[in-house]
Amino acid sequence: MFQFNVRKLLKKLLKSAFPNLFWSEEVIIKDTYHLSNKKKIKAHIRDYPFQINLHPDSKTLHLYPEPALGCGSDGVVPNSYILFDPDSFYSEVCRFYHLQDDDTIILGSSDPEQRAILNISKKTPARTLSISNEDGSLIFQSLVPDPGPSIAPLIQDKKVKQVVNWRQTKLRRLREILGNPIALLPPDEALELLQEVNEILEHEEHRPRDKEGRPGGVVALPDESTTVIVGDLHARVDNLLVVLSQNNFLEALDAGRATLVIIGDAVHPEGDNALDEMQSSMLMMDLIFKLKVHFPQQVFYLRGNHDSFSEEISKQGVPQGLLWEKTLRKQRGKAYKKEMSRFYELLPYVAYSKHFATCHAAPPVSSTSLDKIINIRNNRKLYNELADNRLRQANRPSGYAGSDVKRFRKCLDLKKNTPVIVGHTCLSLDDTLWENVNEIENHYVVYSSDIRRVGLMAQIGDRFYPFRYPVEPMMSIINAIPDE
Ligand SMILES: [Mn+2]
Repeated sequence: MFQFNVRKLLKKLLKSAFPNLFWSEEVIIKDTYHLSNKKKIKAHIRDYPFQINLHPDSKTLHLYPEPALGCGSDGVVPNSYILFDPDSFYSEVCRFYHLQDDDTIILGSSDPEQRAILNISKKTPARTLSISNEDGSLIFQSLVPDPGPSIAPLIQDKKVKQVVNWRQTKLRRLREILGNPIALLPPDEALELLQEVNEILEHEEHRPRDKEGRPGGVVALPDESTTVIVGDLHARVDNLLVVLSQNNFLEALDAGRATLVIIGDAVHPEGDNALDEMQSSMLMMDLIFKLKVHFPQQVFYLRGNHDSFSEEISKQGVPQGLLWEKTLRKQRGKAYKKEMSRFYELLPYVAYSKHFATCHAAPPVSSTSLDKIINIRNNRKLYNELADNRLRQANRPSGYAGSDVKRFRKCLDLKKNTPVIVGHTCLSLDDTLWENVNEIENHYVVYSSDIRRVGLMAQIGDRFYPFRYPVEPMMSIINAIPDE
């Protein structure tokens, strides 16, 4: 935060000292606008998103304000944008670029990652166009001789609202799966749903059996599935709904091509005033259960340290585990509470494929094996290591380190650079996802309950990429959609 302010201040000082360097002509983009070499222009997305052509006859890129729901009509200048290839954005699980305040992107063919994400042809000049976001204003500068890149408003009726319409379709689909309106279930329906989930778990796919012939502690996923990994949700229902309504995750689930892995701790809100509020946790579990019943072989929930009624689950003196148990008993009855205990008992702890490994909190620090993790039931020590440990620090010598990440890969027979993804620990208040944590290569921490952005990891091909989406009031938006 401090660094950010210093940078802004410095820029301000420079601007006042050398106004010519920073000067840009303000342009209203009404028609196709051709940028001329080196000249800077400033433009706003107000009524229409932009389409960008890097050079004549090149492929079109789209630039939209973010978040995409409910923007455009209120006259407020958005301060964040997304840039994408419209040919893949609406149809596949794919990557795109965020342009947040103070970000600059140089578009061209020199960066292979950019070529892959935006499908820029090799024939495009190496550095073609610079786009900066300065306080929500977009600064464009052509870096090539004329004829250079051009910008045009996306005026055709269907394009103006394309992102909004695209999201709306998902919201309707979500309502079909999750209930209309999305709301807490009555106790009898809730019990029936949870019983159904537990029946699925008893015979769950992709779960090697333990020695007693029961579902073991590991989910072994098919390598070719597009796996989406969501971290601790801590009762933030909107965050779950954001995940399900972004990219093409829902479409990929519907088509049987994707797997959603929620890595535990979906319950118990954070934040000083909400620690004892249990209704949102109940709704969260209802929704996860509906997803599980709808996609029994594609949605998995791993056990976190909050997935228990233990008296040890306590935050700032609020005994969340006990309160959770009491609320369920009172509101949904003894049988429901018992069924929830059975659910916890049936949960797996680790999910992996050839391309990744994940668990709630940490790779084990004691010597372990795939067989031990499969037979984790009643192994309290291993449970604590997987679901309730953190990075090693001077004041936490029992924490995990890079060597444990390596051993974890080895015990699952994974290659050296396979991503190891955990949740459980919020590493800084300004983010939701951290890469190469503690300088451990390909080690990610994802914590999906931030109030501004929800982070997740998603597989494209055989690699995993981080995604961050703005949190929107999804439940009210979905419940306000008129019936057709
Ligand atoms: Mn946790």
